[in-house]
Amino acid sequence: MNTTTRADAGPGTLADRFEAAFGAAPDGVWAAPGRVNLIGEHTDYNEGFVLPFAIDKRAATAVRLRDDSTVRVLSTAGDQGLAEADTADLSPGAVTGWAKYPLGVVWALQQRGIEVPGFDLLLDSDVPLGAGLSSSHAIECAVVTALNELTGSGLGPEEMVTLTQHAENAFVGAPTGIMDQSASLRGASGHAVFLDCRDQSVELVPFRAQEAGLVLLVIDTKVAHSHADGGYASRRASCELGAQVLGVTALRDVAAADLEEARGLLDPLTFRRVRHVVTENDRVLQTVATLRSQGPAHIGRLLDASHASMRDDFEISCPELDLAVDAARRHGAIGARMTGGGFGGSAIALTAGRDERRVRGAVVRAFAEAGFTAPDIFTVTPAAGAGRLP
Ligand code: GAF
Repeated sequence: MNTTTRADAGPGTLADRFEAAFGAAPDGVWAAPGRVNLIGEHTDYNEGFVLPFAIDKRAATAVRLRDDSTVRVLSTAGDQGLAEADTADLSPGAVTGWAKYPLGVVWALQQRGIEVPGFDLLLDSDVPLGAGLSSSHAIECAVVTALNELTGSGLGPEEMVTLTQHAENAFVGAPTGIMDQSASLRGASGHAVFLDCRDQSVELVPFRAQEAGLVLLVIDTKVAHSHADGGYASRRASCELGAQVLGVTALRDVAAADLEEARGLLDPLTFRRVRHVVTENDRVLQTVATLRSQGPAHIGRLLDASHASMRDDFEISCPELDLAVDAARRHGAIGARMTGGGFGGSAIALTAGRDERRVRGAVVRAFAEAGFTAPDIFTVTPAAGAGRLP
């Protein structure tokens, strides 16, 4: 892969900026959202349950197919420069920078026997980077949606989920599950995506916090994380070890009632990892049932319990996430937890609208008093999944 000179993306619509950068109008613009996860963390690769939703922040890609096999990608963000590659030369580990996300999708399509011509691509994303809101999956999902349409491949959403997971695991090198892509590709406005990661079946569960007088705050701690670092992989390995010792296909198959028996079979660390996954699966099911029967104002204790489990049993929180959760809860949030893979990123805090200012202020003050970088705090609502923009 070569990185050539910088290209100036310029002002205007994304299609205008594409034309300014590449000299011709794009074939279209496709966008895919980031996500927050309401509950169900590190359960996806254990064939369990998750409840994320697509957020109203997204990666948009303007794309134009070329007559040759050259791929050129450019971002409106920062000074990343124009990255260029040949579709015939793609191999895992060979691409660095954000270009590995679109090129990983090309590689995964090729692995599936789908021929992908060269193309020019301009990315414009407002999903914060490294904030645990799935900015990289949003790029991959926008690109797979664009290329699926432009190549006439006819892949369905479940196939696109599996394909982008393969790109992420084998090309990018992050051993992640299917939650983020599922939320981005299968999300729906006003709904959370209740996903059974064993068979990819989805039920859309209404989550309209505003109608219940609530807001869902995202507190971006500004502690950057990466799933390609060792922490995520080591948690995954512990889960696989636990399943192996307990003689089950995946931890999904361990019931909460079996945990005491499991304690006797596992070393203490593996037991705690297993206990997180088993209890978290239960909490997802309880959250879905509670949302349906009583509404969002009643899921607070489940969010709190999820955070405690990740902090104490799975050990994927960090001081900034714990402080965000504690300060939000102490000053009026109904429930709060870290969201996403952990080791940094964001927390969510479900809060009555009338308490929003107080909670925001308390978190900002707590961070300042602790000497932490100021967090970024904003609200999110469930948005539509990936698609072509008009
Ligand atoms: C990251 C991964 F990409 C997901 O697959 C999931 O495992 C999550 O961490 C933890 O729940 O977002």
